[in-house]
Amino acid sequence: MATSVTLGEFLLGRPGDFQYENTELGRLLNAIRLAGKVVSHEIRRAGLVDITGTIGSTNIQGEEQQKLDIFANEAFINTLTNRDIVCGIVSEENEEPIEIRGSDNRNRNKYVVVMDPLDGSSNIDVNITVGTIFGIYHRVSPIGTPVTTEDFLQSGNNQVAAGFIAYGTSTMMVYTTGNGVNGFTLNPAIGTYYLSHPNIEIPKKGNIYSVNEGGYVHFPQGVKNYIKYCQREEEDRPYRARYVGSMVADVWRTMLQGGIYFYPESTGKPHGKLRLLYECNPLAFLVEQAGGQATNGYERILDIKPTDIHQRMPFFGGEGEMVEKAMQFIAEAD
Ligand code: AHM
Ligand code: MG
Repeated sequence: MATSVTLGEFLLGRPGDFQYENTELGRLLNAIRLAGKVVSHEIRRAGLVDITGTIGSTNIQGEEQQKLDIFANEAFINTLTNRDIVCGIVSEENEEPIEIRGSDNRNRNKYVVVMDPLDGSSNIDVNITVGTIFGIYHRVSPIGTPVTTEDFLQSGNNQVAAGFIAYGTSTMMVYTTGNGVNGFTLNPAIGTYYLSHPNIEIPKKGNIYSVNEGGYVHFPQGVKNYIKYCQREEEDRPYRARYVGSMVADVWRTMLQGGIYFYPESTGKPHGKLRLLYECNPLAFLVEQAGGQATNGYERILDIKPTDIHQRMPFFGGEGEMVEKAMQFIAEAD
C-alpha cells in the first residue's frame, strides 16, 4: 500500500485542501463509507450463510431471508436518513424518490443522493465484484420545502461528488469531488480505509475493449464497425477483450489499465441498459476526473439533462482517444 493516510484523515484535508470533515459534504461521505462497510461485511458472508435467497423464503432458523441488494438499499437509506444532511434519495431499488424531511420535519437538508445500492448483484452468486454507485447534488428546490423530482433531474455536471464502493477481492471506496479521483482500500481487520490509489489517471494508449459482444447482431452499424476495428490486425491492434458484466469492475479496470468500456444501444434496448442518474453520471464524473472521456456515443454524458429518474443511456467511457474513435465510427455510419 503506497501510503498510510486513512480516508478519515483524507477527509480532514491537508493545509490548502478543502476541508470536508466538518462540513455536511464530509459527513455525507462519511455516511457512505460507513454504509459501505456494513454492506461489505454482509457480502463477505454471502458464501457462508444462505443469504442470497429470494425475498420471502426463510432460512434454517426460520428468519426471513433478504436479498443482498435489498439489504444494501436499506443500509444506505438508513445511514443517509439518520444524519440530517440528505433531503431525498433516488435508488435503483425504489420506483419513486424517497423524501427525507429531517429530524425536525422541516425539510432543511441540502443534498440529494442518487444511488445504485448493489450494481451487478447477479454476480454475487459466482463470487464476482459488485459495487455501490453514488452521486451527490445540491438540491435545487428551496430549503424548507419538500424535495421535488427536479432536484434529481439535474445534469451530471452539477454533481458535487460521486463515486463507488467496489466489493471485490478487496473493498474499495473511490470518489471525486471534482478535484481528481482517489481510491481507498478497506483493511477489514480494523475497519479502516487507506489511501491506496491517489490521483488516479487513466493510462494513455489503452489496448482493452470491454463490451458484451453477445449483443453484437443487435448493435448499430457504427458500433459493429468499431468492434471490428478493435479486432483488426493493424498498428497496436487487435486490442484485448475484457468484460466482467459488473459496471463498477469494468470501469475501475478501465481507469487503472486504460481502454474503453461501452454499453451501446441495441435493437432490443434502444437506450442501452445502464441508468443515467445512478450508473452513467457518477462513473462519467470519475472517468473525466481521471483524465478520460464518457459519452453516449454522440455527446458528453455529464451534459445530458435527464427527463426521468430511471432513464437509460448508452455509455462509452474510458481513455479519451479510444472514446473519440468509437464516436467517429458511430458518426460515420449514421
Ligand atoms: P443491474 O443494475 O441490474 O445490476 O444491471 C447493470 C449491470 C452493469 O453493472 C453491467 O455493466 C451490465 O448490467 C451488464 O449487463 P449485460 O449482462 O447485459 O452485459
Ligand atoms: Mg445497476
